[in-house]
Amino acid sequence: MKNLLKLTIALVFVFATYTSCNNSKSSDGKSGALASNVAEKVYVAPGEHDEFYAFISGGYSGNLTVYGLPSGRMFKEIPVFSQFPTSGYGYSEETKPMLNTSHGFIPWGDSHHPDISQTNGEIDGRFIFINENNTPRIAKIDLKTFETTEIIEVPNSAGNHSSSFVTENTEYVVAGTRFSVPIPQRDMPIKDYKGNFQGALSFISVAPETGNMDIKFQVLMPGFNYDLAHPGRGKSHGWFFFSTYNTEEASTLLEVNASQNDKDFIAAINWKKIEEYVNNGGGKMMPANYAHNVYDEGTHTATSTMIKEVRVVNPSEVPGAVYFLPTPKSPHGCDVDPSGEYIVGNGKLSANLTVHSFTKMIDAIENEKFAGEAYGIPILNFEDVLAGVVDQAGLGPLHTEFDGKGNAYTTFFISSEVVKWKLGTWEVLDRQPTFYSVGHLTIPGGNSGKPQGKYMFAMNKITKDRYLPTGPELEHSAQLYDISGDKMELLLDFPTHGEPHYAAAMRADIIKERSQKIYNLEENEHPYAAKSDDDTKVVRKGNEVHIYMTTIRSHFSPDNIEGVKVGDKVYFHITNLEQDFDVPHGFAMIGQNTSEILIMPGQTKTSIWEPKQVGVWPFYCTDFCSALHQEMQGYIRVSAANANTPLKWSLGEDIE
Ligand code: RUQ
Ligand code: CUA
Repeated sequence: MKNLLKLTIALVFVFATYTSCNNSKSSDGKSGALASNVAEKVYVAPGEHDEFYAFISGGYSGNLTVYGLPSGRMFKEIPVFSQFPTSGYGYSEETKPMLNTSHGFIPWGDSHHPDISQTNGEIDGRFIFINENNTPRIAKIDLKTFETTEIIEVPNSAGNHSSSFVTENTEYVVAGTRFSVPIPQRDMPIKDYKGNFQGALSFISVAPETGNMDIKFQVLMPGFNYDLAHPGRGKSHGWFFFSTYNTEEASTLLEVNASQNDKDFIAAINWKKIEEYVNNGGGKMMPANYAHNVYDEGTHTATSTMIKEVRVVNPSEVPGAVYFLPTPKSPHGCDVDPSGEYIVGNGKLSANLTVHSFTKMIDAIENEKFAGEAYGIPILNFEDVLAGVVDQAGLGPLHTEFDGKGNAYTTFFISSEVVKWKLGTWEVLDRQPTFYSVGHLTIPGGNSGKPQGKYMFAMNKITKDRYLPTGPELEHSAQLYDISGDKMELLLDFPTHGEPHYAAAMRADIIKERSQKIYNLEENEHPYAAKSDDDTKVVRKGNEVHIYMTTIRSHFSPDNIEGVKVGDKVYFHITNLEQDFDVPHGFAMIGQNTSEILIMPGQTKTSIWEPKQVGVWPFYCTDFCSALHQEMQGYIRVSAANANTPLKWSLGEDIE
């Protein structure tokens, strides 16, 4: 306790020093003639494209937003874990199953760390994965269509935070639990946490061709908090590293009780070894219940399957697979440099950065030099695995990225800055203030063997005065730096949506070339598709009315429908017949209590309407699609529940 107090006082003191140092600079970093020079660096002329894509997590928005760099322009919000009325994701019948979980339909999520798929340690731009923290899930977004195509729930997990990070050939996307829980879940006193709760680290395999996800195994670790993770690469490929805190295993007042130990751990997991063990039948299947939701591009429809068991592995069954590396003090980020040699642990409550050496770790393991053990897992000696320390670099270190030129960049939350330092010599080379309280930072190609160290952007937790005020609620803010020279140069502020935790970024050309423009109508296998005006019809099944409808500039077919009754459940199955890039049609029906839907060229989507009142009710296209968009409308006659108005439909003629 005393030490903690001392540390806090020290932190506050140094913080004061840093802030005053920050304040001595002009708050926008540049002024006068220099400002226009900086503006040129982020200027993307009208009609030109940005050089990089940035995929920024939406945090409590549950989604993923797409930006261009260096302009900072936002291109798209991709709905992932949250319903999204803008496109109808999570509202349309086809996409509702994407949000199914073992807790039922969950319309919201908390997304944290996106990571792009890799081949041979290089980012390949095929898929991007992102974790949901609250109801543990991992999603996959196809970067051909920028649509969420798969979501898998993670059982035995709670606060899925040390996720979703991808190994060098996308063998696995890894998901670690932040909160340890009873496994299996059961009714027990909370005070019996210690020694009884466990932390599951899940290795989700990704099929090389299709990208299909499957939980291959879960490693059941001691009941610590597993905060962040990164894969080994190059020489350390086959290992995975997780930062831990609360090795005290406290269940209450963690701000004090989980800060007692001078050192927590980075857990090193040899997943290749465990994979081999599992491939030979090792581990055991345990009962579970988790959703696996897959979107089929042929039928334009998602299905949700409940999976009933999961393979778990106890580390003690696989000797030599799991080790603990002592790391000061409640580390947050756990980052591996492009060569795979250095593992950076950022102790939130430490002023120093600790860097471990993979080579030294292997030596220590081979020489069996252990400092002890925790729950049967060997603890290595701090000094034996230490590569170096970046001394007094700043306050409250969180995350580190690398530029591929031997430099590392670490964010410091408390002193609100990014610090550039050199791998190997551990000397601080530069520091730049951030506005304010930076969390993550991203360098394009960050989590890979080949970062593209031209730009870095910092994602700040506090915005305050950076933009025009918008009442008490402000969007978060990112800041773009040029890191091509010796010193970092602040270029641009841009607002981000939700709370950006991590972001993944990469060169745009690879994604751009593969980007899909339309869905081929001929390949549409949706069971309710109408592929031409001749296929349109209205079918009654009891009180369900199925309307097979088409859209093309600038009409719906049919556009007059009679014979619908109060109490019916009306399904609009709408196929967009367009085969031109960027010609969606929308659909909205008065009194509909879901959302509008936006239908892409060649796609079929379904929206439900339950009319409550007799009358003649209009529907219309919600997307300004053509000069005659305002003419794109129709009527439905709704009769009383006991009426016998015959079911009829038409386009271009009166219903007789
Ligand atoms: S966290 S600000 Cu959700 Cu990645 Cu560190
Ligand atoms: Cu179709 Cu507006």
